[in-house]
Amino acid sequence: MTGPGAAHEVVRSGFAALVGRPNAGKSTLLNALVGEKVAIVSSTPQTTRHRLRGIVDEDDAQIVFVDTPGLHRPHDALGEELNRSAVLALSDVDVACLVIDASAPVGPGDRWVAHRVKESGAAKVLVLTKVDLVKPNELERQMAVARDLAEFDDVVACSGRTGFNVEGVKNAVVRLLPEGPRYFPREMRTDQPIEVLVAEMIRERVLHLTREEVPHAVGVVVEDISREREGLVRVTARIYVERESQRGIIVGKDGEMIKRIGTEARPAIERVLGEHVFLDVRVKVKRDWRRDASSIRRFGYGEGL
Ligand SMILES: Nc1nc2c(ncn2[C@@H]2O[C@H](COP(=O)(O)OP(=O)(O)OP(=O)(O)O)[C@@H](O)[C@H]2O)c(=O)[nH]1
Ligand SMILES: [Mg+2]
Repeated sequence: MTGPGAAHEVVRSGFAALVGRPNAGKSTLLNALVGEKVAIVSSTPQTTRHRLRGIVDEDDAQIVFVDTPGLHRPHDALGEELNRSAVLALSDVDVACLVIDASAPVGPGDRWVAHRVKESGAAKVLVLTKVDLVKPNELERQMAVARDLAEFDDVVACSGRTGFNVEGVKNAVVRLLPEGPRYFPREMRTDQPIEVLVAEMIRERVLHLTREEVPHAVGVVVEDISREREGLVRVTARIYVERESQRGIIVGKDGEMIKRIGTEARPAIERVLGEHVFLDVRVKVKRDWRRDASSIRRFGYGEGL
């Protein structure tokens, strides 16, 4: 016997990719859709380095949103891997959401992404986000230009930051989904392992606290999460950089920067783990890791291991 919510209950369900240029606002929108922080966000382009799923579960539907690295002209092996991962995400989704920053001009980068979306064969939704940054007449102009990028099944304007019309994005996607099972348990919000979530929380703080080439040169790995004693969990993490000079920046004068990174990351990590956390974070140099495919994948970036 099965009751409501059983595994083979039929609802509207499927997968919807969020694709677009770096910094368009994809991960912010994903968090708003899911109602929980499952993806890190920063003003540094190429913040997202792996495909990750955020699950929206409702009584009559389940949408699995797939956040992707921003598609861009790659400068190194890491960039190529990120692009590959984002394009691959388009190959097996029901809906492709082309996410465009309403406050930035539509350019060749958006056109290139639109081509990838057209090739995918998925249903297409145009999502203009960051509408909190534009006046209504600007939005209309932007919308008119963006609409020409492809033949869209639907067009939505929203703001991931304020939450304006995020519901509209959900509704547009649900209408395009077939009937099917719930693919994930109802309470699940993301498919990322806890170690990955924690490593990302640390990397987000580094992105916020450092500048220029440093954010791009950083990779974070959580090596171990274990119980220190009742009520306290020890997280052992390593921040990798490419040069000794970058190590100096992350450690900071008298270790001030690394301490700050830990202090700022800890509340988010404690929310994820639901316990007090002792953070053991060290900085290591792995020369030119962004040029080395196996290092990139060992960090779990792109397609990962
Ligand atoms: N004002 C405003 N800012 C936003 C909105 N959405 C995102 N941002 C900001 O835009 C920047 C980029 O946001 P992300 O969500 O990281 O963008 P992304 O598309 O995931 O970027 P990548 O992972 O690099 O591809 C951050 O500084 C966000 O705070 C929005 O709706 N309104
Ligand atoms: Mg992102």
